[in-house]
Amino acid sequence: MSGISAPSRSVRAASVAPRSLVLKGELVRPAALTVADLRARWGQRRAEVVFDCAKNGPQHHTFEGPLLRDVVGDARPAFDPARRKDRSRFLLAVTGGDGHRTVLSWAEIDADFADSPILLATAMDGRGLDMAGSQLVVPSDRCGARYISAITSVWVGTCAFAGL
Ligand SMILES: Nc1nc2c(c(=O)[nH]1)N[C@H]1C(S)=C(S)[C@@H](COP(=O)(O)O)O[C@H]1N2
Ligand SMILES: [Mo]
Repeated sequence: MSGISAPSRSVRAASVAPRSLVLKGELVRPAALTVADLRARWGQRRAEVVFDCAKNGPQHHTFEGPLLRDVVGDARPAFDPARRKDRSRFLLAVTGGDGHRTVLSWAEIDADFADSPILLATAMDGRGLDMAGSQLVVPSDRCGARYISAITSVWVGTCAFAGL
């Protein structure tokens, strides 16, 4: 077929190297991880989800990837892992390639609290996200706004402003 123009320079640049995300903040072991790392180093879950988008209506997707809790847990958040109250002080902020950012509480993903199976996707609808970057999967959300795509960073920490 003709009529398909060459990719722009920015599209080409974005597709030559796998995108990685950084785990940062109040962590004992901050890390940079590619989608291949997320696939190789943690057990993969599968989630069939439907979420509503204000612009496009309901979206159906199948995602695979590790639990956010497992990945961030291995980076060792600076809490006492044996103390639920200590863990409950922590937040996560997930940022996408376009700067869109959302927040979660540690308690959402903690097995002793909401135990939500939130994933860092390595594949969507059977296709690897190696070049696009990982996507946050929040199966319990009715709306798609927290399904952050092309994740560049996950910040973990406590909020100095809470309660001020
Ligand atoms: N990086 C990034 N991720 C994002 C958004 C965004 O603007 N930037 N929009 C969110 C919203 S509002 C929705 S509904 C879903 C849309 O997912 P889809 O494009 O796969 O349907 O992506 C979410 N993830
Ligand atoms: Mo949306």
